[in-house]
Amino acid sequence: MSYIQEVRAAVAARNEGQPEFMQAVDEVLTTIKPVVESDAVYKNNAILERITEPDRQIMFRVPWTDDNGNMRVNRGYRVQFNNAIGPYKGGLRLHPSVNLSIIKFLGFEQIFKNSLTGLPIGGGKGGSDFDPKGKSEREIREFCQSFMTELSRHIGADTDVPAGDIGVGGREIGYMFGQYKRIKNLYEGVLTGKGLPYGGSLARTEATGYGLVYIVQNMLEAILSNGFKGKTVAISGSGNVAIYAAQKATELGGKIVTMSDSNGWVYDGNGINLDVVKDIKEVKRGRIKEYAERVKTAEYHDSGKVWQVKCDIALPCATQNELDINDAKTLIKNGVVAVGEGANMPSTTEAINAFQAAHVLFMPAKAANAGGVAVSALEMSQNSQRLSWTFEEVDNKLKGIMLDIFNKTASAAKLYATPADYVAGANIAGFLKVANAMIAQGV
Ligand code: NDP
Ligand code: 2IT
Repeated sequence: MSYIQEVRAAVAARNEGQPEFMQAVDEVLTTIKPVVESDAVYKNNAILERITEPDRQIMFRVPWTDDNGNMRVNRGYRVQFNNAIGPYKGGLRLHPSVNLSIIKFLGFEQIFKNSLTGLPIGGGKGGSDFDPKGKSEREIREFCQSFMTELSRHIGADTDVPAGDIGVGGREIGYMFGQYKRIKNLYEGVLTGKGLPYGGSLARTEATGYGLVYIVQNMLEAILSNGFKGKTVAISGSGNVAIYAAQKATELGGKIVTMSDSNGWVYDGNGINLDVVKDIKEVKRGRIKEYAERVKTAEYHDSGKVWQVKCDIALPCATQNELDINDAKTLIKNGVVAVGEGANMPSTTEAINAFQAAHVLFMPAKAANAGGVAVSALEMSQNSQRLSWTFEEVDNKLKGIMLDIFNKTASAAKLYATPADYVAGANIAGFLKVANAMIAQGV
């Protein structure tokens, strides 16, 4: 058995029942093969054994009371995966599907994504199986406070800096920051995605979606000498990433024709009216179905997926494994030219293989959605300096970072794999920096 096969078997044996984690590990191990096999230094330093095992995995009880006075209990998680190049950094997800496998896949991918940004941030992820849907403002606040009461023991501005993810936006970060400050009596940049009056960074809200569109634009310009202008774009999701991807893609001349949530999806041949989506999702916390009630040119579907719509560019921005082999085949048949992953691991392995075999330009999540965590790292810098930069300053830095990620990914693909294999390119470029830091640090 090769070194990679041995490690793969050992990781599978000790992480039974964690399919999402194994999916993420398999993808990385398969694609970094040319690098790992070209130099015995990785094997001699047990880098693969070490990089697939989190530094620590924290699981805790989160008790809270609902509006009827009942005591409720959820499970909280923080997986501190790797801090070779900086403090643990990564989001918190609140969704009923959250379990250790999901948090570990997210934390594992975060190591390589954060490395790609070129900024000094390690990898971690956390969250809870708490379902924020239908909860009152008071219930959300109490849950966030209870969650932070335990989490505060494990994090800090130079230790571990959480942020948002599914179900966690500015409101939740605000409640958590308030509780952290109260418990620790410390005013420090311990969370990112904070509100602007208390240390948040301009452009963090927009960063993931904008970054996704910037890097897809970089890819289109480099390979096809064109961009979003005149393209039909299918987007899934209607949360933070989807909304700001739609905004930037529209600004660059694309037409967004779909958005979705966990109940269904809308098609608007006239181009999605984002003011309506923002009002439904950001202000009223409603369902995407209401879009079709308010916009006459739109139709609502409660079955099927956005991927059945003919488009040039597909941007999955909802959740893991939302785009499978059948969706990939449909998109390819309909002439899709580029796919950019806004969500984490939204395409199944088979779907990725199908896109690559059909020569569809495919930009994987670790590169494509790194703009969010990159601006989080810029928020950390501003907090350390006790300064705030302008929107333009942050947005320009984000553009530079996304171009740099594209170049690094494309160069690594060319050097070690095939030129258009950005999956391999992103994994290899992300891996090398972390692995070399781990070797240098000896532990
Ligand atoms: P939000 O909570 O703002 O939005 C999530 C969107 O995805 C909602 O429309 C939600 O629908 C939908 N969704 C979530 N889970 C499911 C599911 N199981 N099935 C179908 N639809 C679902 O989250 P974000 O926009 O922040 O995150 C979206 C993706 O982007 C995630 O994969 C996240 O990990 C990733 N990401 C986020 C970053 C950030 O900065 N926020 C950075 C990098 C990646 P509904 O409301 O019905 O649940
Ligand atoms: O998946 C991700 O990169 C995020 N949810 C953002 C993490 C962060 O620390 O900003």
